[in-house]
Amino acid sequence: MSLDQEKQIAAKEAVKYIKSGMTVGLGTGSTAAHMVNELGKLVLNGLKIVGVPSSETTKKLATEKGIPLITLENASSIDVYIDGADEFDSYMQLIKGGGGALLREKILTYNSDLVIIIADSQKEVKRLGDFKLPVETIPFATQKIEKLLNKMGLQPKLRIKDGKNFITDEGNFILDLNIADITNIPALESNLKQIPGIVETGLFLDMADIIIVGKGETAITIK
Ligand code: ABF
Repeated sequence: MSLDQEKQIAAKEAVKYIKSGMTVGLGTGSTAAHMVNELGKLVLNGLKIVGVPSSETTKKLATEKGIPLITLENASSIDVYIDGADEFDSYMQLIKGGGGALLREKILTYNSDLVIIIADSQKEVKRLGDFKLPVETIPFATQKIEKLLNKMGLQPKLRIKDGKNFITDEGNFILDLNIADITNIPALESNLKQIPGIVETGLFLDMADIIIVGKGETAITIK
């Protein structure tokens, strides 16, 4: 099975949690994009979608499948949030933000009643850190933060896209950190969040209720 087929298998399993009338939060990335097709196949009424506004995935769902896209402000609650991840470990801790949308994804995750992460088998790791940790910083403070994170041995790299600084939905920068040598991840999250100018990190700790992994031809559900 290809990784893309594993993503689709995971998405098919995730869709079983969606019921008529639900408000469904959708993240970004190629795995979440499979939800567009799977949700579109549902013969459920009253579904509403809350997405990461810049995400093509959610816009496509609204236009192609006629499922209304509502804003977070207009959602009285989000019943289920479904999104991908860059890495997850055996404690269900995640690294997200490879696509640069970690801030809005973390906001949707935090405001959802049930959080389902869907992934292919390559996303499962023994220890977080093969994937560089994205951290969102305000431009005003980024250079000073970079210097501080270098002193902390985190080897920050300013994310560049098409030869220019990558700019997030909120107009911020992303620094990608090497956390391979970090043993205490919760302490790292706490230390980073105390640095003025760091808006959010891609560490999603104790936020996933269910992880569904496509492995070969089956979907493994981790709770
Ligand atoms: C979003 O999509 C991001 O949080 C994460 O970085 C990325 C994963 O992309 P893919 O599903 O394409 O591997 O979930």
